[in-house]
Amino acid sequence: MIDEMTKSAHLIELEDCYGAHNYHPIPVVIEKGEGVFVWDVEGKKYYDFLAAYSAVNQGHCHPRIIKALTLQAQKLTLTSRAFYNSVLGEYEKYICNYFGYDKVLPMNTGVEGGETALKLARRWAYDVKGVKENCAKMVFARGNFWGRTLAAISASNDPSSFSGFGPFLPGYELVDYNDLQALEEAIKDPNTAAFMVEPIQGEAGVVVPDEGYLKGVRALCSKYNVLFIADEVQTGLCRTGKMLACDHEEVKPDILVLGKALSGGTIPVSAVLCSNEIMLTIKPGEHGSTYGGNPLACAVAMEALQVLKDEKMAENSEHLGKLFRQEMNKLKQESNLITTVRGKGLFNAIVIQERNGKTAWDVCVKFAEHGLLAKPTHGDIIRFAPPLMITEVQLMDCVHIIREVILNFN
Ligand code: IF1
Repeated sequence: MIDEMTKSAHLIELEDCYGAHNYHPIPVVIEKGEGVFVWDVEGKKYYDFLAAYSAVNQGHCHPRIIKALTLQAQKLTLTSRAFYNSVLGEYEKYICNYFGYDKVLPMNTGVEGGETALKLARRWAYDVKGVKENCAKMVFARGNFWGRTLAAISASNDPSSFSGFGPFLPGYELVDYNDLQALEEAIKDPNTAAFMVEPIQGEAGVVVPDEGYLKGVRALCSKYNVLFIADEVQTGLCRTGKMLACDHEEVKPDILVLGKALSGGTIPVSAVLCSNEIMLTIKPGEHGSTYGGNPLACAVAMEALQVLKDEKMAENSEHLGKLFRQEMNKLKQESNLITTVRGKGLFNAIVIQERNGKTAWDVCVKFAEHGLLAKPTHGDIIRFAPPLMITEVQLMDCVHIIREVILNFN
């Protein structure tokens, strides 16, 4: 049976038969990754232009990160937080100094980071700001995406995220993204604990706010004693051309949420950083997780962060991102298939005009046939987010593939 099918088809059939149908992947079965490249089970090579939604900023299987993972994995992987371990303190000092915060609360997935930030904000509202118990309000921007838990989808205005999963968490209010007037209206309410926002909205399709928006958020949150929570799970760690997307406007959030590339795409590692005043509102036994702060995650995260700096990935992202958008805007002039080009650093997207019933999905299938992997979001948007160690030659190779597909698409 298998030799009648390609290996890919067989493996796709296995997932279809035994796996939940909670995804609709591009039909490529990846077996190996190295740097900007991945190979499918038939040995076909691709540029990975998604980088696991910015979890592989350092490139697939970065040798220094894999070495850190392997060395620690042969020594000690998990103790739980019932005991201390020999790596966590070093990691906590390292990451707090790296980003300039008093303390870090280590978790695993990005959404756990978001949940942790919300619990800290509510607790701070009650214990420090003086909001009446169970009256704290959390404000989010329409178009937000910060994960799949019930707390996260309670903040969503995208039916594909929340419909059929109610009832939802109370105490939430949504405002339009990039609208400082609406934000001020919402957070002047003295019960407001925090405003959690992505500096650039990822799932919404790489939506970049106006210059000055983040500075405005910072000023308004300070004015009304509301915590500014930056969800940098996708935009952080050099993706947008700076270490943090907030650095483009030189604003410092009260709570910083990191994930994805914090482990260089090896194991789930997330982190929430903030001041002593906020962090110490949570007392022993009031929050945590089995794997949060495990020695393996700590060893990997320190190396993943150091690699970003040593290999100047923010600078590369900034420089090549400008080149990429120049090339996409040139292509936009040559083809009416592309209606919009937007992004910052190597975090970019194009919006595709449907043609003869064909959508961004069909374009991405063609990209795959030409050796480049990308995935659409919201039907007509294609996100381009390669690993940040991509070279100019490799980037231009990808531009040529994108041009080839777009100019010959019908
Ligand atoms: C999926 C999307 C991206 C995130 C931001 C927190 C999280 C995410 C800004 C939660 C996660 C992932 C989730 C993953 C695909 C991917 C995604 F398409 F779903 F929306 F990147 F845009 N904050 N995003 O983007 O982190 O718990 O997943 O570690 O659910 O399919 P997580």
